Amino acid sequence: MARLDDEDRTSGAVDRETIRRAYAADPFEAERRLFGRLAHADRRGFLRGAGLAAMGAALGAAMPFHRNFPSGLVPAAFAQDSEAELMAGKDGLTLLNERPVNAETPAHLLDDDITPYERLFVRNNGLVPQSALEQNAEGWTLTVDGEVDNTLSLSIDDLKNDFETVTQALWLECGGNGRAFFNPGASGNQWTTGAIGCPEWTGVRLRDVLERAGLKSSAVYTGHYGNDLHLSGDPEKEAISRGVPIDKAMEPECMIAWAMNGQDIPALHGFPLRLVIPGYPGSASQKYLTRIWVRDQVHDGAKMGGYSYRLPAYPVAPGTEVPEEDMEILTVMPVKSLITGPATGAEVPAGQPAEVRGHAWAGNGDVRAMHVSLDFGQTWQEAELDGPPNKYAWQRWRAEVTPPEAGYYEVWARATDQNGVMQPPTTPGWNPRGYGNNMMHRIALFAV
Ligand SMILES: Nc1nc2c(c(=O)[nH]1)N[C@H]1C(S)=C(S)[C@@H](COP(=O)(O)O)O[C@H]1N2
Ligand SMILES: [Mo]
Repeated sequence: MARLDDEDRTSGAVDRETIRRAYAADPFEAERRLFGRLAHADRRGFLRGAGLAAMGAALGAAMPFHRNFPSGLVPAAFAQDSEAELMAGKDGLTLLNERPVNAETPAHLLDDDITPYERLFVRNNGLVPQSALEQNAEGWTLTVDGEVDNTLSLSIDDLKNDFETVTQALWLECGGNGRAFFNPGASGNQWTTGAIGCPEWTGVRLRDVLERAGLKSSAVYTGHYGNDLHLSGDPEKEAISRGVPIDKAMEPECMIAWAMNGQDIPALHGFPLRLVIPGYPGSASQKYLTRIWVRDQVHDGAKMGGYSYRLPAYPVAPGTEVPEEDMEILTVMPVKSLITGPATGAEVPAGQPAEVRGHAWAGNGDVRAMHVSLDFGQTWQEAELDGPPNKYAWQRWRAEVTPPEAGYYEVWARATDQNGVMQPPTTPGWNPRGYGNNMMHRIALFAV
């Protein structure tokens, strides 16, 4: 992919497309190139010489007030295009935020058993790294250090050659999926139902790698790092760095993956390497993975503390101000399901059976039963529920419902996990940041 380097600047080869891509990849690096080497460091650089000429050429117009153009600003003319470019290839997703890129999938587009790239939600806390945009994994190493007998430094080839390769369908759900339905609302991406997907991942077991490193008895938690850039552009800051208890990390389904649906992991989803920690909030599944730091205490990386991915330790009334020390880390995701067909608002013939279908999943790995209601929860009928192809893959369910006469109906769907825990009809325990909403999904159905 095009890169903006000094040679381009002086040869006049920089065009709008090159600058646009450079900004899409890394606005701060692009700006440094345009404004000169020191601009980013002292924040006082302004466009001049080759940088000014390049910007003018790219914009197709001179910049009369170029001396006032602040260093560090993405030219608005480029910003929108670059986000559009990142999302090219996604099909029908709803964009919630452009910088960082966050987008969710309407329920009826999630019908596939294996979620294709086109329909997998995107959740970025920082900026997609240049290496991912260029699909350049040269020299990539994964470091495993901390409470281990041997610090490991593994190339992707090492992972491919020295460990058993596994392929599994594993669902990934953002901890904030369903946040939009909490009242009072919570800040953050207003996910409705679509921050969930179940691609097929190929890689190695995290456990095998941790065993190779040799866990010391002091190892209690993992800490994950990726090479994506913090939104501020400060290379010292992590966009996000979460971890999981060692017992979770040692589950055989937890993976270090280099492929999704048989292809290199796409730029938006963590190229070239990511963790997949199924059953836990998506934030545990670090993308652009460079380091696993085995800790002798609960990891304290970016977005581990405060109110991030934490729930009150006790039920609170909606809107309560909960003291920080009463917040606990969100771990196992609750049982949940989705109606993926028909789409909400569909018309079906009155008096005839209509097929409804979808997926169900549970953070503890097993959905035991699935029920649907056509009369606003008065009566429930059991749906057919398939077992998962492997643990932590979502499970297909289907049912036939028969609207007795013409009119407006709703299909409500409710999953039950292996402990008998069911999805609630309305939002479960309110919490300050709106995590873990597993309320039943419902769709509108018109019988005609
Ligand atoms: N490096 C890195 N890893 C990350 C994130 C991120 O911003 N940076 N976001 C996390 C969150 S909050 C979620 S929900 C999932 C989303 O994965 P996806 O974008 O591939 O769907 O990635 C997780 N891993
Ligand atoms: Mo997330």
